[in-house]
Order: sequence, then C-alpha cells, then structure tokens
Amino acid sequence: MDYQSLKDEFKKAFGYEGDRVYFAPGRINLIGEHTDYNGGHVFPCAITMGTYGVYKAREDNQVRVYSANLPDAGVLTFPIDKLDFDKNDNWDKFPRGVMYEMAKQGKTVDHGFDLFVHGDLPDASGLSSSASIELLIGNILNKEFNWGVDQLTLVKNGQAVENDYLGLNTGIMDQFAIGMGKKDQAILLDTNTLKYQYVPVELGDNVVVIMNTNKQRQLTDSKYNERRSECEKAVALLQKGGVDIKTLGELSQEEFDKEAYLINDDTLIKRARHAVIENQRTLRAQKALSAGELEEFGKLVNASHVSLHYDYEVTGKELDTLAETAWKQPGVLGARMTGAGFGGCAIAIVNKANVDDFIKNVGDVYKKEIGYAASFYVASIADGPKEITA
Ligand code: GAF
Repeated sequence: MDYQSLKDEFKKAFGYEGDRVYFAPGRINLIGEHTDYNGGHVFPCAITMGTYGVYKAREDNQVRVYSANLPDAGVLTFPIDKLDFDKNDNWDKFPRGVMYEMAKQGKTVDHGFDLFVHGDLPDASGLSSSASIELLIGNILNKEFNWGVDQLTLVKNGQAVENDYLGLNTGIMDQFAIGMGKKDQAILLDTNTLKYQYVPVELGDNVVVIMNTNKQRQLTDSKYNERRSECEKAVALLQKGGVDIKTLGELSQEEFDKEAYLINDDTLIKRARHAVIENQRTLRAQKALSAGELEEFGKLVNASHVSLHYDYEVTGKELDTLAETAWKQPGVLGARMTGAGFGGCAIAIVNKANVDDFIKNVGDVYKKEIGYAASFYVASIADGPKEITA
C-alpha cells in the first residue's frame, strides 16, 4: 500500500488530511512453536505484509479510529481517559488496550487523535494481525507523544495488552518478532532470558511460501489457553516429583525421557514432550540454517509439524492437508504450520523454479479435500515498525 493512497483513505474516513503514515509488519515463525510460554526458543521473522496507520493530532480529548478492514464498524470514538476494558468494545480494544497498559508506566496522551488503519495481513490467519496493530499503535504514540521508550518496552506492552487487558495467555513471540524485526533476518529468541540473536535467512534458490487455510477461526483462544495450562500441569507434576525446573524449556530430551513417568498422564506427557523436543529442534534448526545445511533445516521443519500434529494436537485437517501435500511436491525442503494452529497459515520452503507448480498443485489438492480454496503468498522478511514517507 503506498503513502498517497493511505493518505487519501484517511481523508475519505475523516474528511480532512492526515499527517504521518506508519507501518508495523506481521510475522511468520520458521520453527519453535508453542515454546514461548514454556521458556523455550522461537525462531520467527517479521514480514512485509502488515498494518499501516495514518495519524493526525486533535485539539480535544477524543480518539477516533477507523479501520479499512472493518468498514462496518465505522468511526469508533472514545475519550483519552476512558480506557477500561469493555467486552462490548469493537477493534478499538487495541488502541484502548495499548494506552491503558502504557498508562501504568506513566506514559499517557494529553490530547486526542484520529487514526486510520489498513492491514494487508489476512484477518485471523495466524500471521499476528493483533500483535501488528499493537506494535503499530505503540510506535505511533511513542513518536507522536515523545514517550521516549525503547522497542522492547513496546513489545512487552503489546504482550500485556493480550495477557492483562484481553485475557489471552499468549507468549512474547509475536510482539517480539514484529517489534524487533530485521530485513532478511530471523530472530533466535530465548524466551526464558529474552536474549536474542539475528540470524541471516539464506535459503539459496529457495523462498518461503505462506499457505493460508482460509479456515474460519473457531475456539482458537480457548484451545490455546488449554494447551498452556496442560503444560503448566506437567511442570507442576515434575516439580512435585523433585525435578528442579520452572519451565519445560530447561529440560533436555534425555532429562525429559528420564523424568516423564512423573507426569503420569498420557495427554500431559505428549504436550510436555512437544514443548521440550521442539525447543531442542529449534536450536538444531538455527544451527543447520546458519551452516547452510538446508536439507537438514527442512527435515526439522517437517518434524515440527509432525510433533504439533501428534503430540500437541493443534494442526487439524486443513493445516495437515497443506503440509502433507507440500511435502510431496518437487523442490520442497520442508513445510509446517506456523503460529497457534487450529487453522491459520502454514509455510513451505520451496525452490524458486517450482513455486508456480507448487501453488497450483497444493491449491488443487486443498480445494478438492477441504471444499474451498487456500491462498498463497511468497514471503519477504522485513524490518520492524517504521514511519513511511512520500
Ligand atoms: C500465538 C501466540 F500469540 C504466541 O505467543 C505463540 O505461543 C504462538 O501462538 C505459538 O507458538 O501466535
């Protein structure tokens, strides 16, 4: 989306010119799924698809927001000092939540503003449209109101919006990937310590293809919270048996195999096994990628999907159809679901020469098996939030 058309859209929504244009990316996760709330490693990157925002200060105390993605909601208005969570809120829960959580740190606004947003991330697709809007708004307000806070503060604030304001027990991966994103780099993040390193994504003749199931999101939030509490129960049982850990990310596979009997519940053992082995697999995958061992990297990506299918049980027919069909195509190094699962998107690493056939073949099989079409996009790995100029 270009600068001028965003400014034009602002004018159409509010009837006068907006001032500045900003952008925050979405994200894909290469590997390390459902490890971030288990103290493990994740390996995501920001992408060029994301959310744009056009800002204009107001002289009164009203905030007015309009989303081109949700035109039926119209212009939503709230005063700068009425930020409490209201379950009837529309998408303005995001600006209100960002402002509510930042106010806890003394970062407030002293006048209202108009904000137009337009995202090119497919809605509820597992590419983190929520974290994208949280970081977009955090960065806009940081700049416009001279808060002077660093990106990590805005990242943690985005997570606080999810956890404390909206009541979703997500980890920090999405906000971190978006806030700290760097062009052509993935981020290996240790969610226990928040230590991280940038890792060049050098895939040779291959590209990352995003495959969207287009599945309507159902029960994702409650299932997500259920998985998280299953892992917490497994940790509590290990602790009760004398294992000295706070999170599953602290265990090696050997240690886990030795102590798993203490969990004494088949479902909880499976959940914990995924979290432990996926964490180790993520470290191996980063090493393989950095060493240029792309086939090994692809195999680990596939193994991640298998574990998310059998042990974590968050894939479902749509994501399985995409990944399993992708594995059979020529020129494919690996494929797996990305994000929370239960729908949303998968990724595949595909040789450039095979991409057109890949999209056609996987698309045909998906339509036949599932009854509606999947969508495909070639991903480009992008920088984090920024201001856009003409
Ligand atoms: C969602 C969450 F928001 C992340 O924190 C992470 O847990 C992911 O699901 C699964 O890896 O995107």
